[in-house]
Amino acid sequence: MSRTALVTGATAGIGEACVRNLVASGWRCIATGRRAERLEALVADLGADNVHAAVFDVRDTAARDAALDNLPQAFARIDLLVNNAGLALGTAPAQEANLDDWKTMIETNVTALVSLTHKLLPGLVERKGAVINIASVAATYPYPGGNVYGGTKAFVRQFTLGLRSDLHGTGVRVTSIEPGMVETEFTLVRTGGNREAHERLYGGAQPMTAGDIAETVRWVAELPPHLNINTLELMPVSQSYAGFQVARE
Ligand code: NDP
Ligand code: 8X3
Repeated sequence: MSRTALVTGATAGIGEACVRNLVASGWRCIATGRRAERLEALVADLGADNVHAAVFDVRDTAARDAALDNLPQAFARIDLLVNNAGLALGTAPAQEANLDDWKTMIETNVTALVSLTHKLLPGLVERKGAVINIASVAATYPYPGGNVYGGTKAFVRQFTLGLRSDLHGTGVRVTSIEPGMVETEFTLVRTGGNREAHERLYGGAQPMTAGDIAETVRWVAELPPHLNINTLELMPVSQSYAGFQVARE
């Protein structure tokens, strides 16, 4: 019997790749995002039996509920929630950052993720399902300009671990996936469409692809039911850690 996944942020990057990978592996997917035309293209490409488009802004709970409360019967019983929709806005140091950007990141990466998880948890418990949250290496390693983005991802990681504790004994599996550099629209979004910044970051670096992360998500989702990956950090070989900084007089 085919299982059903809900993947947020499926109009681009990691989310879209997750839908493609999961469908190829026999899952049905509810694909969400704001850009309806991209979701429609995904449905046209993968088939309406396999993908259902749910168009909404994750911050808008009324629009979300309108899209999810009357799902076609074949998609109504969700076994896997992939909380992927998210973004970074800006790279400025905190003292120069835009407060609205900070609020947008918190509302999207934290509040909307928590709210959707809360909505779906009863069904996931009933079906012994799974939650896979896309956090980031920014959850663990701070970097200049990462301020609130890193804070939101640290929340996602710790929320994931807390869910593990609360869901003890229910059979529900919960995982925090923590990628480093993945070439997607992420940097274009972060920089307000700066193509040069995108090229500078990814150029010559052999970053991970959205497909790499999607394959990891599918692997985690399809592990035998007695196994839980708690956290999984991954980077391209070209990326590693750097040291502390020291300001001198
Ligand atoms: P993309 O910008 O390519 O995709 C982001 C997705 O999130 C889009 O589908 C977008 O859909 C959706 N999204 C953003 N805001 C909203 C919103 N308010 N309502 C609904 N959907 C929204 O970036 P990635 O694929 O790289 O990012 C996916 C996740 O991976 C994010 O959580 C990001 O933080 C995380 N991540 C990314 C890394 C990277 O290096 N790229 C590394 C580590 C983690 P739409 O705009 O159509 O609404
Ligand atoms: C995205 C990766 O390193 O740009 O989460 O924060 S990073």
